[in-house]
Amino acid sequence: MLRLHGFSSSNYYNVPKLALLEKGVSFEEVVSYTGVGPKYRPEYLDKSPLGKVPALETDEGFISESRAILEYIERAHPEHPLLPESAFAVGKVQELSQFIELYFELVARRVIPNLLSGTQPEPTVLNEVKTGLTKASAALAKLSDFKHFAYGDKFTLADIAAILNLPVVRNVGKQFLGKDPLSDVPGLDAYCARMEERPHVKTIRADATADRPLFMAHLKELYGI
Ligand SMILES: N[C@@H](CCC(=O)N[C@@H](CS)C(=O)NCC(=O)O)C(=O)O
Repeated sequence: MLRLHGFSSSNYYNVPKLALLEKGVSFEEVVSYTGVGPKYRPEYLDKSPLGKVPALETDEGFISESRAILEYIERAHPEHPLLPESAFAVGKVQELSQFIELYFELVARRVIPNLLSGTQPEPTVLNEVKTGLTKASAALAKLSDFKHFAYGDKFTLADIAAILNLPVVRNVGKQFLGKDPLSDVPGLDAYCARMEERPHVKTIRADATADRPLFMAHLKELYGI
């Protein structure tokens, strides 16, 4: 049985979790929060070398990095594929997924510590975040019209990337930029509303809500925030 290590309020943890749920692959969840080091679960570094969440435990060993975990899941469990058939379409799904991670998630992530601790980001950082997110939001429409799914006519890894990472951008926008930078992307609001109706997405959201106070208590204990 696969064992997924991490916590349900982590967007990165939820990437393989949603993939496993959508594909109907059985797995167990093993709660492990961030901040691994001398004071907290040093042994987790053997599962994920930088102590990052998620890590997937397989019969053959551990895999860290959500992208690598998705690759493993897709190859080990080809049923209910989350990638299209044609090589070109696979490339487009991966292009969109990577675009969302690099130019939205990793940019917005710079001010997540401020979101969590209720502090104001440094003005220079905030300015860079604003510039990056505004540029990426304008470019997103070139990769998807969000009419049905993020790419093509089936649910894919690009939908998983969009559903799990774009809400972080919206939160950062509303909290620190005075505007959700994604609000002007054609079709995106209706697409997101449709995706939230998917049963497994509802599970992901409910689990994240339930985990949030536990994660915050963990942060308080470890860092005093
Ligand atoms: N590139 C990694 C990023 C994972 C990541 O940053 N996870 C966060 C939780 S959402 C984490 O573990 N942060 C703790 C840290 O960076 O030390 C992946 O795709 O799995």
